[in-house]
Amino acid sequence: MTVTLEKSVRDFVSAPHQLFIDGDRVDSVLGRTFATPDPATGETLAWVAEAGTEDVDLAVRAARRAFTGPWSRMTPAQRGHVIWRIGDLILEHAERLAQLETLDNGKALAVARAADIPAAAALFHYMAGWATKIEGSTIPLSVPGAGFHAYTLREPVGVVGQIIPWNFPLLMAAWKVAPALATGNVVVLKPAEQTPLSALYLAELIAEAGAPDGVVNVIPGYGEIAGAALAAHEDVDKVAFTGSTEVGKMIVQAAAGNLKKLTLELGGKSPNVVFDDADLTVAIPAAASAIFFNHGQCCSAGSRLYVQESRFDEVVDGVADIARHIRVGPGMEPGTEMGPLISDEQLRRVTGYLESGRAEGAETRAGGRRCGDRGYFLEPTVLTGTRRDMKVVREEIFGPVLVASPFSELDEIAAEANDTPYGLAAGVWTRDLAKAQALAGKIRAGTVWINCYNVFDPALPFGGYKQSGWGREMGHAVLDAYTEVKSVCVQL
Ligand code: TXE
Repeated sequence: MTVTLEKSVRDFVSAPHQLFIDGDRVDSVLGRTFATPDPATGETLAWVAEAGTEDVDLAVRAARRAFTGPWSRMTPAQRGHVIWRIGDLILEHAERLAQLETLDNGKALAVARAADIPAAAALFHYMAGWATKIEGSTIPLSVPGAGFHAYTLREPVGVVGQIIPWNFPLLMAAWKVAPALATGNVVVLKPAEQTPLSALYLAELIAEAGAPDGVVNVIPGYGEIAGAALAAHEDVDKVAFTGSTEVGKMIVQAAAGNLKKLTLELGGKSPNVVFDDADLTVAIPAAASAIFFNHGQCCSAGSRLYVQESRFDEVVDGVADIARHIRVGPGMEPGTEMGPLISDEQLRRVTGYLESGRAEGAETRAGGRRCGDRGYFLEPTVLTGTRRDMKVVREEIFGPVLVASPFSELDEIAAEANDTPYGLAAGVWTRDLAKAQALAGKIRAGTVWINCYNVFDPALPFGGYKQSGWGREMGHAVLDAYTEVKSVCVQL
């Protein structure tokens, strides 16, 4: 039995999906469309207009007009009000958005309801407050002679291109759009080709909330076409990207043309370290959830589990047992805990890693196989007997696949945890907070969770060291990424 779709969701899904440019729904200039599949069946869910370079150009022009026009004429309080209202509208439309997200992305409806949608609303509500608090400072000068009055202003960067992935489609849109608007910027948002629907729905809510035409434009399309055009566009002032490290590097090159500002939130291979004195009743389910939440399709997934030797078997057996009992099924089915992977391509990528792990000698302690032959379902998997040089240990798998290894000492595990090109997140489990702090200090990652994992809050900055990215999202740290500092110096 599946959840009955709301009629408005059915109507929305079956309607033609156009681009959203300058406050209008429009076809793409070349009239192209692409299919977004339902990952639970592999069948086409909806057809969506596909943005090409001409459409990117139209969207950027609309955004520029809004930037120099109505958006900049609104007061910070008025802009804050619009942003707050977007958060309210997301909550008013929460059930529809959750169903849409589940259909398009595959995640369990309970997860979309409890996590994605409320977190997206919370981000808009948090950022709404910042709109009236983008302040500069007064600066005392030491220049001899006449007196000076010097101060700084924080001004919006301008037209921001935002390119987002498919793992949390609405939430990633919120992470990008909300801070951009709070700081007075305008947006051209390219959702992932796998999951364009909730961003298009959000565009309607943003208009309803009172954002002038052109302030947020949403242009679904392929990365190598629309995404690349946005990243290279001469009139885009900044690009904010979340996705693979590989594409992140391409964006850096594309952005070099006009040296646009960049923030990048990229891949991860995050270590989750359990010491022998940890409370295992909490650490074991948390270690399972750290990797299996959202099917492992989380940049912050705790995909490398390290357990101190004396408790290794106990922890791994516990996590493997949880893995075997996770209910995998269509996201719309009540009771489903884990839905399908996003796409056939992702399923092949992840099963390819499983084959490589087996070929290199890893032992499968749970899962390891595709479920059925319809849709993109995979069993939650736990691998042991791995070595540091194996692909499954070194590379981001982005699926429900955990590699677990034992360790003996803190210094040893600090070095092993850092033995990765990534530096997004880490977990530490121990009753000894001094030991936890010592390891947290040694780990080169943007977030360290102690006795918890995957805790996100709009006020807590998130982002990567090393090849996990540039800049921070959320918190007031994100405001730096969306503003330019102007120094004004007045001789009195
Ligand atoms: O990512 P891509 P994919 C990682 C994860 C996953 C792998 C591949 O390891 O297995 O990436 O996933 C757009 N110019 N992450 O292929 O291609 C694309 O349209 C401009 C980690 O889906 O990076 C989409 O909107 N844009 C991750 C976005 O980039 C381009 C989330 C992400 O797609 C482009 C997703 C180009 N040349 C995947 N090529 C995370 N950090 O959370 C693609 N895009």
